[in-house]
Amino acid sequence: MARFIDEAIITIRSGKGGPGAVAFRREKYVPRGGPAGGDGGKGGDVWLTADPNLSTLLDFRYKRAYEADNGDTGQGSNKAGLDGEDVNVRVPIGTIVRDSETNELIADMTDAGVRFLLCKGGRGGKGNSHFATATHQAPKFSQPGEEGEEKKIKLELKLLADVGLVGYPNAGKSTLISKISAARPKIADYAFTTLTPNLGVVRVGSELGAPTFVVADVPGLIEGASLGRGLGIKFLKHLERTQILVHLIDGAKLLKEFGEEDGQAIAEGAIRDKEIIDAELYTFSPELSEKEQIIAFNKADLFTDEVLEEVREHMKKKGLKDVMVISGAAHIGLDLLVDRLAKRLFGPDGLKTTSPESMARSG
Ligand SMILES: Nc1nc2c(ncn2[C@@H]2O[C@H](COP(=O)(O)OP(=O)(O)OP(=O)(O)O)[C@@H](O)[C@H]2O)c(=O)[nH]1
Ligand SMILES: [Mg+2]
Repeated sequence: MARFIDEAIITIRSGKGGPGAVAFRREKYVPRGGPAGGDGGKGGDVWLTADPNLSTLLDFRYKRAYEADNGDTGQGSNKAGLDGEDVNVRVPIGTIVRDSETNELIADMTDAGVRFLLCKGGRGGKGNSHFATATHQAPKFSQPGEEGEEKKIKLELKLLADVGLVGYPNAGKSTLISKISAARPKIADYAFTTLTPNLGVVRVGSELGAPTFVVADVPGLIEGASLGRGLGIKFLKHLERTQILVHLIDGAKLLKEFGEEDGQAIAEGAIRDKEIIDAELYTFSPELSEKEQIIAFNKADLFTDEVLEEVREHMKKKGLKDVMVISGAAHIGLDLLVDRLAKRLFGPDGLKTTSPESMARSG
């Protein structure tokens, strides 16, 4: 996979308009023809396009300046100069564009294929024929072309996903996304396997035209991530635009700590782990920590039904209702989880229609 880069600063410049021409008609037997200087061509524009086939801003590490061509000078015989060619800069969907100095928002490229005019090319200058008047029939001047614009912009990719997966490293986030979508991220039994976000499109049901939603799998969080431990918390920006989070609790970690039988202790550990992750989310952004969460106790395949019931009961007593018990690897409770997410995203009756955004994104 291409290296995932989510920030870049680039310079863009539109073309200058070509100057208008100073020229006169030259005809046989007409000693002094009228003015015939054509207009200068327009400078090329710089456009930005959201391209669903791109997933990183990596290209902008290599090429940081984008310039459109200038317009050509006008010609004789009232012939206009050629317009400068436009430049089209392609960015991944979810790219936010800001002025690099003022930080002012310029564009948010959320829709596939949509073009945004970043820098308009300069207008071509008028040729001298425009300036002839009754008293001044042979003007020897024309208009210069208009300057192009130059901007220094900051590109920031913030992925567009409906659902975000959060949890400790090894909690099973990548395994889960690989079971409910076509995403195939690396999975391994060591912490911080996932280094950059993965997106997966989840199809709800199997019929043709079934609704889909997008899930984002990100690196794991640990206590102190907001202080730079582990992989830090910067990647959490890719969850900011989600509607709901699935908070995965690592059952295997708790089993190691408390054994496989003491449901109450396991539940206490689960609550503690959840709060540690929530605190990191809060430090990143209170708004993110207030997003609705589905809590999923993962790796249920390692426990008996009785212990799982005890875990759920105890968590409920502590105020954590609706904890789901799942196993990504053993495919337990996944249909229910997808169903619950779909109901939350599309509404109870909305399952028959696909949201246009997720359609666009599922390609
Ligand atoms: N027993 C069991 N093991 C699981 C389950 N889900 C994942 N695992 C294992 O847990 C380990 C970590 O899985 P990953 O999916 O890579 O975990 P992750 O949360 O993506 O980890 P990071 O990318 O490091 O944050 C792997 O060895 C998986 O095989 C499960 O439901 N049951
Ligand atoms: Mg992972």
